[in-house]
Amino acid sequence: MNSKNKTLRIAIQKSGRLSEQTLELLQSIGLKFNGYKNRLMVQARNFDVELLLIRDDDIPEYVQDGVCELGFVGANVTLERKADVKVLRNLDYGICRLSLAVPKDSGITKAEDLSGKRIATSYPNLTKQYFEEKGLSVDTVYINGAVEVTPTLGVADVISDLVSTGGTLKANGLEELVSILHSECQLIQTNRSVSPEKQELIDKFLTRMEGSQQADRSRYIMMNAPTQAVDKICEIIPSLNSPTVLPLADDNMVAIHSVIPIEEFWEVMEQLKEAGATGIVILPIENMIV
Ligand code: PRT
Ligand code: ZN
Repeated sequence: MNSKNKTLRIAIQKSGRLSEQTLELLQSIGLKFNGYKNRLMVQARNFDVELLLIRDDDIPEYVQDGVCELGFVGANVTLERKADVKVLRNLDYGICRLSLAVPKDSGITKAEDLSGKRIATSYPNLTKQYFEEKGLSVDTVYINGAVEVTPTLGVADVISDLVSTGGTLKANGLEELVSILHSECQLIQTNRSVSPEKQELIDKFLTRMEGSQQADRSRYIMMNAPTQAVDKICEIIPSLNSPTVLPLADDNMVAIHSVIPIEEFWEVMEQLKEAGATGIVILPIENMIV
């Protein structure tokens, strides 16, 4: 267990695909660190948080065992390790899928065709589980890295590996057969008990994260509109609160400001133009406390 009573300990990947975005996320919620490069542990300057920088494979266990209260790691790793942890947030980066891939022109068209085949993978548990659920028996060959070359080397017939763009499969003469797991980076929490002080820090941390995530999903919108179109425009804007309407030098016009969800941006924009809005400006939002 993490013996330091007050400091919240968070495990993140030291160096890899998740490191940069995780650090950016921590910085976006106001945490400041001095020189985290080449260090295993680093204390935040302005929050009672200590980062543990380790290999992603070790993160689920460290969190499970309570060495760290929180961790940022791909769902693929947590599920493969069968770690006993709570998933607090899906973070929408590090997105990939665990897929079965077969040599091009192999004639294999479905997972059922793989019965009795040798499958090279760094994810034997998730792969076996997939086939067990289908009532099929396969042989898994554990390979740590460069799984894509194993069919060419004759080490395996097919592979089960992470895919994001699909470029690596293609470059190795393989094609994706079926995706068996969607994965993204997640914030996980230990199921071990945490002190009230630490729970308070976790709650504070989550509130900040919520604000940052909500800001990422929202845009600040400003426009001018004829005064008589205000009611119609307020109906169109899917805002959290009622929009702000400000008078302009021209009595027949007003400025309208609001916050809208990013996914409704284009639809809303077209409707606003139809309703008479002009000079529509959209701005990113740094943070939001709702
Ligand atoms: O040193 P450490 O153990 O910490 O890092 P690592 O080398 O084990 O992991 P790393 O940094 O490569 O990946 C960390 C996490 O990023 C993974 O556990 C996933 O959650 C996530 N992620 C997202 C990916 C990918 N996308 C990804 N494309 N992890 C690996 N890949 C590899 C994949 O294994 C394959 O070799 O990229 C290749 C395929 O990419 P495409 O774009 O060609 O399809
Ligand atoms: Zn790893």
